[in-house]
Amino acid sequence: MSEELYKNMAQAVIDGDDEEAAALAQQALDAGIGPLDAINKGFTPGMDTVGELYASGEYFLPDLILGGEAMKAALAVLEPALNAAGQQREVLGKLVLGTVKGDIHEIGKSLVGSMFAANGFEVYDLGIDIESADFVTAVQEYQADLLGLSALLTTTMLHQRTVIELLEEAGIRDQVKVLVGGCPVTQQWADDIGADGFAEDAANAVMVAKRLLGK
Ligand code: B12
Repeated sequence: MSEELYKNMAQAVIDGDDEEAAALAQQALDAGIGPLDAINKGFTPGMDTVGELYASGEYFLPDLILGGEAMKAALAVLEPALNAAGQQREVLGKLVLGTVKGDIHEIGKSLVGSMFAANGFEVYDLGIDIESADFVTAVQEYQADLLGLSALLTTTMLHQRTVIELLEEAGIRDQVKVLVGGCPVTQQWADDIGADGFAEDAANAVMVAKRLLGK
């Protein structure tokens, strides 16, 4: 039964149907399906299909926007359930997070933020299209243990390197662990730019962060 539900979730994102996506998210919670399963097995595969259809020329920008809106509608229902788990835990560390300059993709970044919050981290989400220097200021201001840089475009991932360079210039590179992610980002890229960690998805990002902080 849950397989059917996961398929419908993916389809709602592919159809760009935000009302259906939100309704299915609620249906999943009511059926006792974990919010992370709903995201990873239901909605994200739909988002991936939207990306593939866009890349192959079958979908256009408006379809991309509608798919994103449907995914966001589902997450609005699921995220309170995700976050609830983090509320009574001790604080494991502070994460400053954002999507780099020139890049307005926010869904994956926000999901990363929710997963960290759910796992007991204090999260300072700066948002999208963030100037490289603003990440450095925020790391200083919040005394962050971790900095998460999201980039979804091959053109904007270059700013991940810039932020690391600015941390070095400010003399605080060794005070913060830098995590990079987003669909074009690889472990190889993370190594090349001197990031401390990379993860393919939000759940693994938390695992990598805990390992880096020795938690
Ligand atoms: C939805 C979407 C949009 C929406 C975004 C809506 C929103 N509010 O976020 C809109 C319509 C705005 C959009 C715009 C564009 N998009 Co777009 N978009 C997508 C799409 C389909 C899905 C992205 C998504 O939300 N995925 C779901 C989330 C859950 O996954 P995720 O973002 O990958 O995040 C996960 C991991 O990557 C990781 N992660 C993410 N961030 C971080 C950070 C850290 C620190 C860590 C550790 C991990 C991590 O964990 C996340 C959760 O598990 C992708 C294709 C795809 N399959 O990724 C294209 C895609 C990224 N877009 C693309 C393009 C080309 C564009 C545009 C340039 C289109 C245009 N002509 O205008 C613009 C760029 C605008 C800009 N300046 O940023 C291309 C990029 C190609 C490239 N090589 O650079 C893609 C790959 C589509 C494609 N196949 O061609 N897009």
